[in-house]
Amino acid sequence: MKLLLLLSALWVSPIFSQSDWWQTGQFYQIYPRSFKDSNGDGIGDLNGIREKLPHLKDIGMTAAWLSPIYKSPMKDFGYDISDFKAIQPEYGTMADFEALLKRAKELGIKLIMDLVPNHTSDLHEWFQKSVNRVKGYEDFYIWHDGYPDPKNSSNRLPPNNWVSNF
Ligand SMILES: [Ca+2]
Repeated sequence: MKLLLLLSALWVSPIFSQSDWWQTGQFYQIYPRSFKDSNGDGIGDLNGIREKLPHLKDIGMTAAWLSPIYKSPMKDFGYDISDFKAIQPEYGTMADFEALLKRAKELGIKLIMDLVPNHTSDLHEWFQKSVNRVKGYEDFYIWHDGYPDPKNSSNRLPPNNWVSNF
């Protein structure tokens, strides 16, 4: 009985009776590389996205969610970030991003950035310092020496049997 009363109290509480914009809005995910090329190099870019924002507004979008646009060697098409504070050059410049943000605000479209905090590119400064055991960065990543390969004494095996498929 107490549980039922508690659930009833929660159901009518303001937590469940008011919705925030992100709970009811319409989101459009943009993969910048293939969305819209504005300069003819065959790669989608920030200025291309800015050009098409009015279309997103027209079709009723509340927010545009950008897949990663940060500097990257593109081994994983942008999810391998080498600098979280820089724009991948083929997508444009920081000024292009600021223009995109300004236009989105003018149109009332929220701009959602895809943040990838749980891993970096092997070219990221922190990774390079960690792999080279620079003091203070040793534990920025999880390191393991792996196991001796019983079939090849000069080889080491990965520390687990996890596989990756993409
Ligand atoms: Ca382009």
